[in-house]
Parts: sequence; C-alpha cells; structure tokens
Amino acid sequence: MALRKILEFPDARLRTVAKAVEMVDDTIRVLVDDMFETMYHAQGIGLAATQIDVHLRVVVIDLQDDQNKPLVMINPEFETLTSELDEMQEGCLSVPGVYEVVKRPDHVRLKALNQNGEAYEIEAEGLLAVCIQHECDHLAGKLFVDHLSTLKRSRIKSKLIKQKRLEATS
Ligand code: GNR
Ligand code: NI
Repeated sequence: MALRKILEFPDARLRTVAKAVEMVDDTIRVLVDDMFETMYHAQGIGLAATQIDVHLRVVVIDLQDDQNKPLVMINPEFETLTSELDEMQEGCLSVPGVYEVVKRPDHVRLKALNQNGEAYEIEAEGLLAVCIQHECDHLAGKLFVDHLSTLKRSRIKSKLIKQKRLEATS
C-alpha cells in the first residue's frame, strides 16, 4: 500500500473527466487500497481517483459511523429519487480548510461495481447521498465549490493560492 498525493484546487488536473474502468483487475485493486490508505491518512470520508491524478471512474467512501461499511464504487452511476434539495455543509480534501453549504437532492440510487467487479445497487440518503454525489462530481471534473457563487469561488481560490505561497516560503 502507498500514500498518494492529493491534488488541490485550483489545480487544472482536477478538471479531467475520468474514463470508465474496462476490467476490474489487480491494478485497480491496488489503486483502491492506496485510495483507502490516502483517505484515512487525510481523515476524509470519501476519495475519488481524480483527486490523486488517476483519471479512472473509481471512488472509495467510508463515513466511519455505526451504520455504514467502507464502500468501493467502480464506474458509479446514480439517479436522484427526489426533486427536493437538502442543505449540507461540505468540505473536500482538494479544497483544504474550506467548508460551505451546498444544496443537493437528498435521496439517490447508486449503481456501481465493487472491487471484485460485481455489480451492486444501493439507495442512500443524508450524508451518504451527499458523498456519492460529491465523489461523482470529482469524476466529471467538478468540485463542490462549483456549486457556490462566482464571488465565493474566486475568494476561495485566492485564499488557497495565498496559503500555498506561504507554505512554499516557510
Ligand atoms: O472528507 C470529506 N468530507 C465531506 C463532508 C461533507 C460532504 C462531502 C465530503 S467528502 C470529503 C472528502 C473528499 O474530498 N472527497 O472527495
Ligand atoms: Ni472532494
């Protein structure tokens, strides 16, 4: 297992659209293991391959509560099961230190493959539903800050660029 480096906004590589996985083989299983290690190390509850500069449709999620088990989502597709939007404060490992409220559908049905290439389907609400949508956004080259106003997004961008500059000189 290996820790991978997480790309940070406004890195242009985060805008890459991921390709579908054609075969779930050992290369993909190593990627999944590395993604779990990287996610746990960074204390996140989800990670998309895009965030570690691998542009394949692979996601790991672990909400780390009593009800949910670690989830591997390969070639995930979801449909929304409600037109109602719910507000949730979101954060992202690729946008460190920024937490903002985003509105999304609260109920989704997910279809994906697991690490053995087997298809499964689940319905999700609450934080899991939000996380599924947040991760699928990453695979499409989108970030949660894209759901905010242009003004908020440009302020976040300036803040992160400034932070990076400070890190580089300290
Ligand atoms: O760790 C994470 N927390 C989180 C909180 C609210 C909504 C979404 C998330 S996902 C995020 C990890 C991450 O960046 N995944 O892409
Ligand atoms: Ni994220």
